Amino acid sequence: MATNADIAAMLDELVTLTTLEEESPQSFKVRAYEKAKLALEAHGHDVTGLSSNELTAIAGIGKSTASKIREFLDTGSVAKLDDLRARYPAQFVELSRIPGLGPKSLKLIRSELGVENLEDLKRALDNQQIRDLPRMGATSEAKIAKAIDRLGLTGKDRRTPIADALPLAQRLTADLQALNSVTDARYCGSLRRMSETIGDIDITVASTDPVAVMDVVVNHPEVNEIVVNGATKTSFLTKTGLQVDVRVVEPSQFGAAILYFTGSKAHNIALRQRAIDRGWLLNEYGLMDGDQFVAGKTEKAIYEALDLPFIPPPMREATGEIEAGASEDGLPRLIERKHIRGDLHYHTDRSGDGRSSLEDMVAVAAAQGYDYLAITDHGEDLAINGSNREQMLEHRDRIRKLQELYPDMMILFGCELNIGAEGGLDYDSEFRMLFDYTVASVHSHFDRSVADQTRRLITAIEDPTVNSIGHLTGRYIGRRPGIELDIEPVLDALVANDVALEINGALQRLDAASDVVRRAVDKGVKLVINTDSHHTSELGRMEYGVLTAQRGWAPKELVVNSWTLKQFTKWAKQRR
Ligand code: DGT
Ligand code: CA
Ligand code: CA
Ligand code: ZN
Repeated sequence: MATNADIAAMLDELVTLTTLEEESPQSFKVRAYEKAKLALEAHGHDVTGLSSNELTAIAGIGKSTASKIREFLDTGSVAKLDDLRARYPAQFVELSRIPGLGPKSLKLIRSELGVENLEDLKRALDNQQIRDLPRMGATSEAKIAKAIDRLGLTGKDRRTPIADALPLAQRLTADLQALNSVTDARYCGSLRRMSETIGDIDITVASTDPVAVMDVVVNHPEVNEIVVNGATKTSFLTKTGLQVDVRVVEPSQFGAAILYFTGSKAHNIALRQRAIDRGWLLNEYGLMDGDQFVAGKTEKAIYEALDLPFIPPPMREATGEIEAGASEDGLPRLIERKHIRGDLHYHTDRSGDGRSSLEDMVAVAAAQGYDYLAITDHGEDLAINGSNREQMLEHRDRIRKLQELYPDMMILFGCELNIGAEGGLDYDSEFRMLFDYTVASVHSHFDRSVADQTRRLITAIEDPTVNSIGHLTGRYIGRRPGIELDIEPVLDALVANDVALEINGALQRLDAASDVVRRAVDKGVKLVINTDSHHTSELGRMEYGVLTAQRGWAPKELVVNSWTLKQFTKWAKQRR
């Protein structure tokens, strides 16, 4: 059965392919599909039972899009989409992710140079053929080559951004979990470890009826091509070419299986060595002492038998976690979702790109049980999305009034400041002091030198009206490389100025990245984990931010939004 999420995925594909077809992301049709997708999200309720007319009644969904949604629900496909797919194969579509290669250039490169895939494009770059095309040159060639490199688009080893893989894995595990014979279904592998990009999805299922599980998998709507069709293992490819491995195990072996398939491989090898040191054997079926079963039902039991604490999946990269776990001090006291007391990067429809009202956004935050919340709509420098002084002051009044309804949650009047090309910020210093709290972030000028970007960030960090730095590099994983920084001096400036580094939980961002977080933790940089929500449906990002923090070994005490209201406000005020 198709769901709202399937419809959203279908609309996403229409956006991508129609952008290529119409040679512009601004075309009327592209905008209509985008709008419909947002409308569906805002609507929230299951729409799969609605007629074409009822769909059109939802604001933002036009007639033609409604009929495509209906066609998709009724037949499982959309003729228009099939037609577009035939003309734009996945390998070609992939090229549209490369910054600097717009749909117009792509069409030209295809028609003039016969470029159909990444291999062709690399050849054309090597032969310096791109520079002779209209509106191109040697500089564009160099930019494209660099972008390919930084996006990690390398043919067969192509990796999928976590934002594309995780929702799919969640849908699949939920569908399997719903089966009667299934006691547990979990996605494992790099996805469970919160890697930014995923080679393939590994799902492990505990069930006494493998036949029933495999039957659901091979008939799943996500399947495009079956690669392996075994009694306890099925591998298939999705429409986008992503491989999914599903394995069924006995419930008594589930812990051993998810431990093995979560990896990393290097972590597994180190664990197996610990087992061997004790005269035992560890594999995906269990921890064995000869014929004797020592542990295997849960991961925790296996770690315990090996004299280790439970190691959270994001830490399992064999970068010292086993040594730390075995040491006297044990693992650091990592931040967990339940420690989080507030969200400090949070938009309303006061921002041009915000899609829920202040009242609705505050209500869903309060429902999380938060003790505090910073409303941080965009400052005036973000032309379309920002607010001028007058609008901001009105917004403040509205926030103060709303506060009266929420005695248990402090609502801060905040702002997301835009870090300009030279590190300058919105408004003036006096006006910025009116905010209770700010997050400053980069939204443009991605192409400057490392030295320039480093100086730019440090200038912003040194400004006394800045409390935190949002999405440090501005990257979209696999789609847009962020700014390049000399990270050490930036981290030093954060410490020196007592400014917090954000871990942005949006799956497209996960910024600062976990490797940067780990270096920040070593230096004692304060951290803040935020959702950067623009809609009431986005608060679940907190979990992904926390997992990214764990991957960076972030201890609770460094995360300012795990602190009590008193501790947090003391810190925030001190800076201002
Ligand atoms: P990926 O898919 O490239 O993003 O990365 P993973 O970590 O998901 O790797 P994958 O899918 O090849 O294998 C899933 C897990 O299975 C891996 O993390 C550890 C385990 N595994 C796979 N091959 C081996 C192996 O040769 N030895 C050991 N000890 N474990 C393995
Ligand atoms: Ca994998
Ligand atoms: Ca795999
Ligand atoms: Zn934001």
